[in-house]
Amino acid sequence: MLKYSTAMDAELKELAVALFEIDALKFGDFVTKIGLKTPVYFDLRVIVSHPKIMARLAKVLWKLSENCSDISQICGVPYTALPLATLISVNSNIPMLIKRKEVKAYGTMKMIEGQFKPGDNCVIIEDVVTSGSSILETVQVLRKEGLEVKDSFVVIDREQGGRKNIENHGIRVKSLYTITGLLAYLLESNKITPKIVKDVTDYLLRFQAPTICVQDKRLKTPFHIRASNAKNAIGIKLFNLMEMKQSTLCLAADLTKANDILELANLVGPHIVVLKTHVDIVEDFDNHFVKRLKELAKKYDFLLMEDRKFADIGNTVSLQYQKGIYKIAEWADIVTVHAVAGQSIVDGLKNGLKDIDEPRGIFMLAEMSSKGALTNGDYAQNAISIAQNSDMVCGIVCQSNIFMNLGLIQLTPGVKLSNSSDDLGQQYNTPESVVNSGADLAVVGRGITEAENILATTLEYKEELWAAYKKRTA
Ligand code: S5P
Repeated sequence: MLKYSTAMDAELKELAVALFEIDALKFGDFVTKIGLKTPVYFDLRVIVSHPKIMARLAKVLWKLSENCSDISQICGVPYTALPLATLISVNSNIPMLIKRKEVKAYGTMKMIEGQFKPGDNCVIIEDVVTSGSSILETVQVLRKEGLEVKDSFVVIDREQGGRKNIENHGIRVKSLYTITGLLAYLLESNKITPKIVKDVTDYLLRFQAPTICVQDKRLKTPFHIRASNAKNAIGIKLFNLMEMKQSTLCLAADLTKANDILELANLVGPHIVVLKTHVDIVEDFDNHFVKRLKELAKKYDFLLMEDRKFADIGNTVSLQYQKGIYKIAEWADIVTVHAVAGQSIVDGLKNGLKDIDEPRGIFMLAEMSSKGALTNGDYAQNAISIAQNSDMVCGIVCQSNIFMNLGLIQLTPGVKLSNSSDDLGQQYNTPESVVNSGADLAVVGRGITEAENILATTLEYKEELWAAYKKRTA
């Protein structure tokens, strides 16, 4: 928080109390929309029902523009900050832009409404900063259109890493309140107790948003060191296996006959670290197939991943994991999971392991490889937060370098020796480019299974991927 004059300080304190009294700032036991517990909840959307407070907030927020030269556009991050940006625009007589929140559905749809020239300096207005991803998404669109973005004015900085993430992208963050400052104002005004201050402070220390940055320590750190940062036993094993076999290849054995998968595993087993299945496409699935697959996994030292992409409520996924024809929990070292259901999905899977003694791990999907996937922005960041909260998660499935945690493995599908796509939306990148985008483990399916010489092609992928990893960590 900036150093303020006494008058500004008094105004901020009064405004903090006003926001508290209209329930824009709440303290207690809350569960976030993704199922994480939090002792603090900010909902500045309610200000639209209190025009006087909204007008005061907009006025004081615009005071942050002092010393900022040549602001020629104002853009509020949708939606909560839009009314604030509108008021600021009207009061300051500086034009405003609206960034669309909807996913771009077709080529010609504009992402920004309003008139501007390339080079216009646009300031960002935001209500609350946690990871910074919403501001960064807005900035990305503005910069793509040629606008300059140097400053963002924020009502509350939750002090969870967002400021740094935004500053890493060359944007200054000026906030009216940090959480610490806000707590102090409310405590002085007898609105909250010292216990609330302590609970919130402890919570903030524990839950820092993942870094969103281009440069990343994770990419430079070798697997054997990262193994010591992993919380999950399968994660540790996988790091060590990659190093030992000098392979970061996960084979997607998307074949429909059990014998074809077993033959493939027998052929390439020594060169892969994970064999990934979709058992629901195997027409002659039976217990013998599982038994043979496990024998081959043991013989050639690779792990079995069932790419089930669980996505239901805890109770259902617990049953899907243990029961039915496939009894996945009994044989798959790793399963994949969508984050859409929130934290409870991880708890559900854990519950499905009551009768299993062997270690098990999860790869959480944060981004998908298919064209038009909806897994962007906050969704991906929330998936990472859930993943970081659990000792069952050994890695993240994503397309780019969007997390920093050294102990988690980035699994990237959509890999072929040349950039291409298929007819059903799959998009491919080369082994070197996925490794440079953070992939630790790369999924190759048809690039290998449809090759003329499967063994030679497997070796080609394995070697290209390993060379790119060595170059990245050199
Ligand atoms: O985003 C994703 C996530 C996964 S797990 N995109 C994907 O393609 N996958 C899986 O990776 C997909 O289900 C398939 O098994 C494999 C890619 O296969 P390929 O033949 O396109 O290389």
